[in-house]
Amino acid sequence: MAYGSDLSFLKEKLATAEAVTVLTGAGISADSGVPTFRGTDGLWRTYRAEDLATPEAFERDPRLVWEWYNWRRELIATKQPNAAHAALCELERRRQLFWLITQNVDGLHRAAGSRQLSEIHGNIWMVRCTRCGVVEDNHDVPIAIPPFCHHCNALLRPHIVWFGEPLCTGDLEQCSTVLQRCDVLLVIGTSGTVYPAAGFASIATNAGAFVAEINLDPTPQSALVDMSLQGRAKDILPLLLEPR
Ligand code: BV8
Ligand code: ZN
Repeated sequence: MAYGSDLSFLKEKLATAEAVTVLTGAGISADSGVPTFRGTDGLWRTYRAEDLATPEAFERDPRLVWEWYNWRRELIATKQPNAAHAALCELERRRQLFWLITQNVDGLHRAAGSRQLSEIHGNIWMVRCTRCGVVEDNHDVPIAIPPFCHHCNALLRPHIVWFGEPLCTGDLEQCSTVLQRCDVLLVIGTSGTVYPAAGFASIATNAGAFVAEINLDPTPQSALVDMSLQGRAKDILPLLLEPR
């Protein structure tokens, strides 16, 4: 599938950029078989976000929320990073000033080898104690439902940012730094509906960056960005790395 002059223009921009920042959403993992949130097979379609990804829901019914996360953990455990995740690792290797901001909690960027990375909505493979706050890796599949802290015996929760919860300040500061400094921002596989991430493209634009969106469909941000490449992330990203 040819993307015409846009692709070569973006390759040129990337090749000459000193600092590159990338923002990804569920669409980059769709090619690994991880359902997105709002697509036709969307996760939220089967479940209402309000019922599950909120502190109130966990307060009301921790077992139900853990059933949902356990179902997602079991699904994601069978998935591998795809060519889009690998392409971003290569982009990271190629330059000093690179940073990846992901909204995804599936851990696939980390599994692919990305290290200059902020998982701003948390990570489904980490749990946090509701009392002593200890955060630990947990890859049990299935996980005990509900799991309890082996330090203080209190209930464990997913180490994930739910709706209505603030993002971690360290992550927000890092996002602000890398959005203000970048020459190019790539916005990949996100519907641009969840804040504060949905506001990141305009921060970069206002700081003078060239912003390119890569998405299967047009999104509310398409009108605001400098370039919109329509297609699958796993097809487009490797093309951006090819020699000019
Ligand atoms: C906060 C963890 C404040 C859960 C998630 C009204 C107006 C504005 C804001 C609000 C409002 N009401 C409430 C808010 C705030 C709220 C919000 O933005 N709500 C939205 C829905 C309106 N935000 C929050 O609550 C945030 N916190 O604001 O705190 C605060 C401050 C101080 C003190 C207290 C509070 C917290 C937000 C984090 C929520 N947690 N995830 C979990 O995952 O279990 S968000 C959830 O949505 C996921 O993380 C997901 O990543 C994220 C965004 O979705 P996308 O990644 O974009 O995925 P989606 O399916 O939508 O789109 C996929 C895209 O990929 C599509 O465009 C599709 O075309 C494309 N695609 C598909 N296949 C491909 C592809 N593209 C390329 N290639 C392909 N192959
Ligand atoms: Zn504890």
